[in-house]
Amino acid sequence: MKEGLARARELILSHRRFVILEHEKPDGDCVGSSLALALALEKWGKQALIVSDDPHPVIYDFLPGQEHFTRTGYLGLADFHADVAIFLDCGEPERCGRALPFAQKAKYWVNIDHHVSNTKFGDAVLVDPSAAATGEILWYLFGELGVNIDARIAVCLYVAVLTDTGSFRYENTTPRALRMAADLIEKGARPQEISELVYEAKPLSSVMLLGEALQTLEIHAGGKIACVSVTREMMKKVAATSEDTEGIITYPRSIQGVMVAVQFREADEGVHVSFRTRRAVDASRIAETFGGGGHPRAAGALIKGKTLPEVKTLVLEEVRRVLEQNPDLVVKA
Ligand SMILES: [Mn+2]
Repeated sequence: MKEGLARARELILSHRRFVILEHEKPDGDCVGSSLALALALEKWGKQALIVSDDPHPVIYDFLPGQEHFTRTGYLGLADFHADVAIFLDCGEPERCGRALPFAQKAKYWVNIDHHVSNTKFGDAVLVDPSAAATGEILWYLFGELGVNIDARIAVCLYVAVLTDTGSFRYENTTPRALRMAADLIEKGARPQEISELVYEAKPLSSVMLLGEALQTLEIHAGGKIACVSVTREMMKKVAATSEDTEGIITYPRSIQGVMVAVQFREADEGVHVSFRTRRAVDASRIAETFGGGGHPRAAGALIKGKTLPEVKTLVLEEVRRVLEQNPDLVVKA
């Protein structure tokens, strides 16, 4: 981190035009981090543009700094220029999907992330898997670089840490994450207002979709595995967007005794599989078996060329195998 920090500082101070990259289907950490970074760069008189192929989820529309955000479709690659590309929350460059060509036009790459599976790519590497969120690394970076965190930046960073810790419930809720939250509240973030905007303003279609998905709930391996499926037909029935699938997996995971929750989602590009695990089960390892990745307790993969039932059989087989091989699981909860 120290080396990456020095290099990042040098690259940021000596250049003017920045492009910020997020992963596909950006989440609260991605959106909050990229907006906070764009606002910080703006304070330095730098030009900052966040480029993503996907839109930001509408629930984050209240965050400041959106004027720095553009989708790839609205931007010509030919006359696009940037000196430095900053990747946020991306374990590898390809995670930014179709925004990658815009990064490739920049001379230098800065990699800021907290995924264990990060490949440490780029010219400046600020990767810390012990950070609760990518936003936490930015908070640290801003402190080191002497950025004055104003209320606008504070709100963005607060959303990053709030969402990636599942409202300060997951095991990444460290003293540092809570100190960061406290600092951001002192700087103007309002917790009650923010959680209402993020968690209590759901589109009706998302609750309807949850109802559909829960009908598919299955329990396997003597109660250790719970899975749900979201089909294209369900999505159509309730006029759901892919954003509406967020959070469904927390329901199978919340069942007593469940060690691994799995969600299957049919999409044009293949079947998206999400994993949420407890204690000794490494979700990112399971996801890696299927060409995906993520965190120890939350990970995912995209499986192409197979139907949802085929993927389900394959994945449940692997999860069962992992559970059987894991002696730690006999330890009582
Ligand atoms: Mn994250």
